[in-house]
Order: sequence, then structure tokens, then C-alpha cells
Amino acid sequence: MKVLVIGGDGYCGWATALYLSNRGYEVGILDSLVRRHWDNELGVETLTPIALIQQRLQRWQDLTGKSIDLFIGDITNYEFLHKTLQQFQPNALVHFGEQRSAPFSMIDREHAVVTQVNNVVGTLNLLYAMREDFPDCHLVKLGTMGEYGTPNIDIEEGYITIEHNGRKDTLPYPKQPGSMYHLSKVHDSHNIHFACRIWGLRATDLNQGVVYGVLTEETGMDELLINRLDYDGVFGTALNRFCIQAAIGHPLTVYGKGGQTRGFLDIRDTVRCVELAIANPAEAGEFRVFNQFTEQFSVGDLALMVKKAGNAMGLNVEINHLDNPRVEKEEHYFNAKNTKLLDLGLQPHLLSDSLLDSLLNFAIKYQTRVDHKQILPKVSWHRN
Ligand code: NAD
Ligand code: USQ
Repeated sequence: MKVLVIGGDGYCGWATALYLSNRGYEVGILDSLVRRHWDNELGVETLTPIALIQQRLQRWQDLTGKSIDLFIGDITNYEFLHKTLQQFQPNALVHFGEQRSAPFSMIDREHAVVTQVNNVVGTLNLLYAMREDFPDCHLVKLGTMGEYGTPNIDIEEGYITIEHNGRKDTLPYPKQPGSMYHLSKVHDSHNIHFACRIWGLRATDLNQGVVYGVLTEETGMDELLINRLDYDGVFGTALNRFCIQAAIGHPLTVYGKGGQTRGFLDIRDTVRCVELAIANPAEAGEFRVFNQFTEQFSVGDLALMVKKAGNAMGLNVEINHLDNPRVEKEEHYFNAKNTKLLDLGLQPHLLSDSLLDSLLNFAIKYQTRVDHKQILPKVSWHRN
């Protein structure tokens, strides 16, 4: 089966492309490399020294004998996208290729526009390209748990059955996203749902929680295959950031009360979930939604777990509750369903002491690359 991984030079995409290649899929990577450009623009670097995409792919081929096609370009450019799809002839499209940071999207008007144009137009182009030439191809699209926000009722997987004035229907679950980035994912979901309903395309929206970890079997094979690990205040995410902060002796940055609860998963489960979605495609006309996370934690609890693991390794770890730069509920109900991927056979890697140890050791190994000035959050959701 031929799978085009869009965004295959990024954190989730790189791990997924190698995993699928290792399992015998014919893989292509499409990436505009814009994420490396945004890092340059912000003056930040991943904790880990990532090689050029061409060097990464050459090393993969030398090690395994498997080749991965590379298409460098932007999916908001329809001509490029059309040409790439004609050349590669995919059976499945895995779409990671978006601007994925909530703080980046909240910097100012310009960054909100860049985020929404990049994400919404890119996905729209994909839908039209599928409609035109690949109506049977399965789109596996990375969405986010943050599309739902934090409602005071259980979160279902994409749809909710509602009874209203004596009538009943199953409808898309209400969305209350918390940033211009998360909003872009909601817009994508609506557009994809429309394309399935009206044109009969098939798609799976993977509403992924916050990903943590860095090692997968494939990216751990060689230093040149190392994955990115973001720690800065714009692209770094909660648990990864806490481990790196602990490793360099920076107090853990819990925003506000720390009761913010989210779904989380290990990057080793991200790659497996994508494979499960590809191997069990949606029906023609079906817009399927899976909630892709394995456990729920509050950020306060995560900080305590990192502190405990760090202390056990002899690190002195403090926890700071900073003024929250975001506008979000800091204490709330959160209970999200996540059974659909488990039903397809996902066997989760739950957060364990050994994972925290390995992530802390990774962070210690590369600690001299950390720019301490990039740790505190600088982007605010507040009007002034
Ligand atoms: P990333 O920034 O590491 O990777 C995204 C990749 O997509 C980059 O290599 C970038 O250059 C590429 N890209 C962006 N726009 C593009 C375009 N228009 N054309 C071609 N390539 C483009 O992000 P990530 O952490 O790997 O996230 C991948 C996807 O998973 C995103 O859609 C994100 O919203 C989703 N997701 C990520 C997380 C997480 O914790 N990292 C959690 C939930 C969902
Ligand atoms: N947080 C802290 N301290 C930090 C960083 C974050 O307390 O140092 C808090 C935030 O305020 C928020 C929560 O942790 O309440 C999660 O923040 P995050 O930066 O880890 O993740 P988020 O902004 O939600 O975005 C990340 C990815 C995004 C993905 C999303 C999944 O960057 O691409 O869509 O996780 S989810 O959170 O389920 O929407």
C-alpha cells in the first residue's frame, strides 16, 4: 500500500513515516520544511540535533535498504500538490502538515492568519485533489482533542446523540476550541465532513491529545534518524517541556492552578494509531472520528510525576505556578471517550517511570543545547 505522509519531516510525521516504511508500506514524504523556517524565525532549535531531511532519508536507506520518496513543497500550492499526487499515486494520505502550535497562532493577527490559511487551505486543496483524481484514497487527518474544549459533559468520539423536543439525531459533537490554531482544526473537520457527505470521500479525523516522548524503534536506530523534541515556550508541549526543565534545573512551568486536564499519548502510540487507521479504512462517504489519546492527566499532576522521577535520579526539581498566559479553565470536568482505537487493537504504552527516566536522560544528554531564555512563555491570550 502506498502512503503519502504530509508533514513527514515533523515530530509525529517523521516517526510515522519510518514506522510505516519499516512495516512494509511504500512511503512518500511531502513537506514544505516550513517548520524549520518557523524555528529560525523564532530563534529556537529542537533539543535534539535533527539532520537535513535528505540526510535522514539516505541514512534510513543505508540502514534498512528501504527507500522513501521525498517531495518538498507546500500543499497550499495546488499545482505542486496535484503533480505530487499524480507522481506518487497514493492509496492513503496521512496529513500531519499543519502549523500546530497554539501559542504561535496567538502571537498576533499575522500569525493567526498564517496558521488558518496554511491549515485550512492546505486541507481544502487535499480534498479537491482527492475529489478530482483520487476519490477512493483514504484521508487520515490529524485533528486535535482541543477541538472539543472542556465541556462539563463527557466528550464522545466525534458525534453525540441528542434528543430535542421529542426528536432524536446523532450530530457532530459541539466544538469550543481554545486558540486560533485549535479553531483551524475545527474548520478542517467541517470541510472534511462536507467532502465526505457531498462527494463521497472517505476520511478519518484523528483527534489527537498531547504527544510526549521522543524515541520510537526506528528513530532510535541511529543518531542521524533522531526526532525533534521541542522545549521552547511556543512549540514545546507540557510533559516534554517539564522533563527538559527538570533536567536543566529550571522550575517546572505550570500555568495557573494546573488543574487543566488533557488527553496524552506516547509517540510510540501515535505511529501505531495511524497504522490502525490506514489498515482499517473508512467507508466511502464516511467521516470517521477517533479520539487518539491513551490517558488523561492534569498538568499539575504531570509536574508532580516529573518532580518525583527527577528526585529519584538525584535532580532537584521545583514546581512554579506562573500566571497563566492563556485564557482557559484551570479547574474543570474532563472525561473523554477513547475506545475506537482500542477496539481496533491499540495496546497503549501508558506513562511509566521508565518512560520518564528515559525522557529525562535524553534531556540530560542534550542539555547544553538548551537556550534558557526560550523556556518561559512569551505569548499571551489576554487583550493587554
Ligand atoms: P511539526 O511542526 O513537528 O510537524 C509538522 C510538519 O508539517 C512540519 O515538518 C512542517 O514543515 C510541515 N508543514 C506544515 N505546513 C505545511 C504545508 N502547508 N505543506 C507542507 N508541509 C507543511 O508538528 P507535529 O507535532 O508533528 O504535529 C503534526 C500534526 O499532528 C499536526 O497537524 C498537529 O496539529 C497534530 N497534533 C500534534 C500533537 C503534538 O503534541 N505534537 C498533538 C495533537 C495533534
Ligand atoms: N501548559 C502548562 N505549562 C507549560 C505548557 C503548557 O501548564 O509549560 C498547559 C497549557 O496551559 C494547557 C496544557 O498545558 O492547558 C496543554 O498545553 P500544551 O502546550 O502542552 O498543548 P496544546 O497547546 O494544547 O497543544 C498541543 C500541540 C497541538 C495539539 C494539542 C493536543 O501543540 O498541536 O493539537 O497539544 S490537545 O491539547 O489535546 O488539544
